[in-house]
Amino acid sequence: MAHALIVIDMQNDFCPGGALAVADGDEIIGPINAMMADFDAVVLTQDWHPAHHASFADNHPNGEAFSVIDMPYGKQVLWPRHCVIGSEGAAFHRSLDLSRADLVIRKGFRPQIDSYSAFFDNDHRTPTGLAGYLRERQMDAVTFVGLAHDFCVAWSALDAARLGFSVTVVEQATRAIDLDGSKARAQGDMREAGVILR
Ligand code: VGL
Ligand code: ZN
Repeated sequence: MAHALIVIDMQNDFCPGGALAVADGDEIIGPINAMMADFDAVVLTQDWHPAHHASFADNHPNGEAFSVIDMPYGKQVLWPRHCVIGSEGAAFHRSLDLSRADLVIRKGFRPQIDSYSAFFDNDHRTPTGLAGYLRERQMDAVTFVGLAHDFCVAWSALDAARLGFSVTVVEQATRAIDLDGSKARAQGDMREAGVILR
């Protein structure tokens, strides 16, 4: 059974000092680097938004960061501008070991739709290609680490479970944004979907 490690969004903007900093987000980099050698494949994801992306609060008149709006594909949290294509904030944290990454998946580059999951845009339909990549490489188990636990990690893990992969999240190698109880909700949803939380 081949097993892939999928490292979600370990980028400057999600680390302390970044535009959408997750508390202590940089503390998990060492543990993640140490895990990489134990897997058959390592995939990194990179949140990658055009400047006019619809998830940015400042692209909406009176848009308030961390408020929720309705988009054609469902509810969307408005975020502070982050991970703009080519910016320093979108770059991987300099301590992350890039030498073992087999694949980098970029997501969130379509202006009118966000993409939390590594597998699909937030319409749950538009694929990133990751599922095909993993299947073609015969990876049937996937382990998720990275940022943020309650958004991109959880949405990726839930999609992976729906797609039939055997899924683990190593919680100590994640950190959460925790917006209105989103961390506890994500844990409940993941457990219910059969995701192993370690
Ligand atoms: C993320 C909010 C917006 C994440 C990305 O990586 O969890 N959260 N974009
Ligand atoms: Zn984003």
